Amino acid sequence: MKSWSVLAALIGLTLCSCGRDNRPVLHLYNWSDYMNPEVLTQFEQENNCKVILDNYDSNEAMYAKIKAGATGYDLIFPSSYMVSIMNQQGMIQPIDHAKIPNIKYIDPDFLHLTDDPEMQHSVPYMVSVTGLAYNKTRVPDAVASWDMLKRDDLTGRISLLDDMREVIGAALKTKGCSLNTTNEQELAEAVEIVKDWKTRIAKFEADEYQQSLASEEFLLCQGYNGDVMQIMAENDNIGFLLPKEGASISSDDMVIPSDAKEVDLAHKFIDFIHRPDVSAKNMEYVYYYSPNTEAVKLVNEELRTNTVVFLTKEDMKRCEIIKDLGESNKIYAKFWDTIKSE
Ligand code: N2P
Repeated sequence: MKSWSVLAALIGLTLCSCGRDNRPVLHLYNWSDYMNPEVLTQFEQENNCKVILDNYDSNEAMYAKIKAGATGYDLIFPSSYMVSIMNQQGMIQPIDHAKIPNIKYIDPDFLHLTDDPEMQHSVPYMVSVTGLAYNKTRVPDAVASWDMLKRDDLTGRISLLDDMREVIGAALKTKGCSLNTTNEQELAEAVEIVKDWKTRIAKFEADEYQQSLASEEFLLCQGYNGDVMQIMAENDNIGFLLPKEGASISSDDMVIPSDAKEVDLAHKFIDFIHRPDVSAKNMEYVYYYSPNTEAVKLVNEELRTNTVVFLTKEDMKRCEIIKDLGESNKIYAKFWDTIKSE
């Protein structure tokens, strides 16, 4: 063989051996800041696979992307009301319990938060509640009320989630209404409240409010307990309040899309994430509560006694789960459009 062909053969071999990664790939689509990256690496190592994680910041954004034809995801983490919508539309597939021995650790007391208590097509991941984050030094007189959003002195330093059910839901709570109401009069009144709040906010923001709180650009933010706790863990000047009028609680659940390619690996991931040691490690990083009976015993003392993450019974009583409202979902979408466009 001539020397140039030996060289070409060698280059070819090198390209083949270095450039090809035959490991299966698990594609996850989850909320941002909702997974411990070490846990993902551990899953890759234990299962000789690769994990690719994409993020979204609201159920509606995720749903719109999938509806618009985004394919290739093996596991998605919608809130229960969105699980219900996706299930009715044939977008997700049944869960095979035989492949998830750790499903036995799911706390039955939390399954009522889901729309799928038998876990036929979803398995709970984490539980979140939505409240107000604030800067303790700059807003020392903050109180646990959605009426904080009426404070003119905070104009331009407030953010609301970019999420129709969360924002309209909070306004409904200030009127003493259910955040699942389908009464158009109640909704119209809530929309007026949101429009008034909107005059004071810097933006609707669900992804970067943590940084804006930490940098003191924002002094008051509607936010998820774990997201805020992630900042509080490093910054004593940030606090979290669960409004006295009531708040939303969500069970965010794992579902396998109908067109998933790595169905077995997706089941393995669900099983892995509910292995008590893994679940505890994940909770300690994201500061959200996972309804796993063994894992909650393993988390460190500091987290177990943290009432922002492990809500008291009293706080739980003030929370209402967001429900799928069937045809009435469209009314919320219509009102949300008017809020955003005005
Ligand atoms: C993570 C937000 C998860 C809570 N950033 C959504 N229910």
